[in-house]
Amino acid sequence: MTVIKVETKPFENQKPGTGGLRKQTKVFMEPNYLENFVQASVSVRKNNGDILNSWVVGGDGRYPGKQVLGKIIKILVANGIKKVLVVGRDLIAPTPAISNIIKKYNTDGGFILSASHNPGGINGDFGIKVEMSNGGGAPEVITNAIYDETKVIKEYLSLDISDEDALNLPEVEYLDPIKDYADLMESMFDFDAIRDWFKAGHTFRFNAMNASTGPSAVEIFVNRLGAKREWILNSIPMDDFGGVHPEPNPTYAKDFFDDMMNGMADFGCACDGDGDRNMILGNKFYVIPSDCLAIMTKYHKLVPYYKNGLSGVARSIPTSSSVDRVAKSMGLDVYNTPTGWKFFASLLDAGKINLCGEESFGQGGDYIREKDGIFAILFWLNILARTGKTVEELVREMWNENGRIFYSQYSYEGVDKEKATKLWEDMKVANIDGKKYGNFEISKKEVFDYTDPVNGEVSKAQGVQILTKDNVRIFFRLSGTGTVGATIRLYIEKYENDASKFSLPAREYLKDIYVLVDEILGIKEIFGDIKPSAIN
Ligand code: G16
Repeated sequence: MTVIKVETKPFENQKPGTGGLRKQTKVFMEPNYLENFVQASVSVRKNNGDILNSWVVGGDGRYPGKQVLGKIIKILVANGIKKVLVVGRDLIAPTPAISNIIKKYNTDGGFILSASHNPGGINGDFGIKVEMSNGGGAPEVITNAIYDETKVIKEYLSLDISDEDALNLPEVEYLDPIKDYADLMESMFDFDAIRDWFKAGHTFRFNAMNASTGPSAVEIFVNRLGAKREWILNSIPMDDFGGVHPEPNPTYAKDFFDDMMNGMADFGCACDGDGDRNMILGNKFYVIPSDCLAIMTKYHKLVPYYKNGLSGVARSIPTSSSVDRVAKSMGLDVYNTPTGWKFFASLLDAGKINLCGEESFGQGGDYIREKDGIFAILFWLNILARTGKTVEELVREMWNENGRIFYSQYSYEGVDKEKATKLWEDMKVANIDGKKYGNFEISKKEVFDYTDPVNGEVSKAQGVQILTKDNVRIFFRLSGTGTVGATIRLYIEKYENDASKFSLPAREYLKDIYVLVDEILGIKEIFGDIKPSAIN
């Protein structure tokens, strides 16, 4: 076996987004597209002075992960990596389980082959997340350097053996994709209480959306906790997710959402393609992710892992400020970071926070460096079991104590990229302070720049925030995970303390404000009569 140098040419479009490099599967299948990015990632880590001895490769089972594994192994071994740990022979494991393995086995980093919640298959999307030795996504300094490297790359290293033979190299070890993770979850939560909750006759549904969490869900909820097997829906992973858009929200998991709104079970939940996102539903009751984080914070001491309390919590800036109210009432520090789980890593590493979450259907904690759908679901089961309350009771109690933050996220997916970029550039410089729109007066418009409180790294222009005189907060940014055109994300929140309004649907409560935001941004003017493709 000899190390060979393979000549290649740079691709111009390999800039990693919010969670790694994501493109249409067909783009990833262009000759050398994947190889260039893999080599660039390894080169940057080496140039950074990191000694790379061991590397983890995992994935959410989407096509063509299994088919490209041999190519990746050859590049890793040719670059001197002595141990390649592959999570699952079929390369099917949730992102949090892979993150756990990177950290638990003290490896030097890893690749997660996933495009997360994006559709899969030959006509869907594929992606690679570059993970650091802490089991979290690479920070911007590294992803920017990888991007620079992809623009000049001329060759990559490989081996003169077939992709198939690479799968059996002595450097390669295959790990169980479920056991370590299930053991970790069992060590953190009150499994006895949850078992009793199921035994008492409470009903449950978990929707794996034909993606990576099915096998772990069966092991944890059925084998270890006593839930019924038939409560785990769509639990057989498929490499194209059976054509489903595996994004657990009311838009893309609509049938499941409707079933829960019709009272299918006491507690319902779903995870996305790679298992780091989740949706939480009660019996005829939807909990928005921002309120989820607030509830988890409020009841954290019921979870054995957190029984000694939290040092602080964090949310991404577009997430509603619901958690801020709860945390402040408990004397906890709250940090607001840009969108992207990687921004939580330094706060978690420094012990400043132990729990964090985002509006994009994700929560997680300090035990790994990725968000974690099953963790959030177990957290809720733990709270339900220990309080004896329903999902709806828990949320309404919190609103009654703190007021309700009405919140909605509006997405315009796949719009014209040039126009969206112009809108973004215009909004960054727009001077609208003091301007009136209908009954609303803008008090302040600002571009959100972030300075990491631990390492001082500055990330500029992470979104535009608009505040009005009567406490409306609007946030606007372009998505970093889409693969076609551009996706505009708009987030609106308003605090309400009149309890007689708490039962209104958020969309209805915010509808007048939404019309004005549309006007402030000039969306109709620019794009014509378009409507959001997803409102969550
Ligand atoms: C990724 C990041 C999340 C982030 C989300 C935002 O999620 O890991 O931290 O909140 O993207 O997506 P967008 O840029 O489209 O608003 P995931 O689950 O796709 O890896």
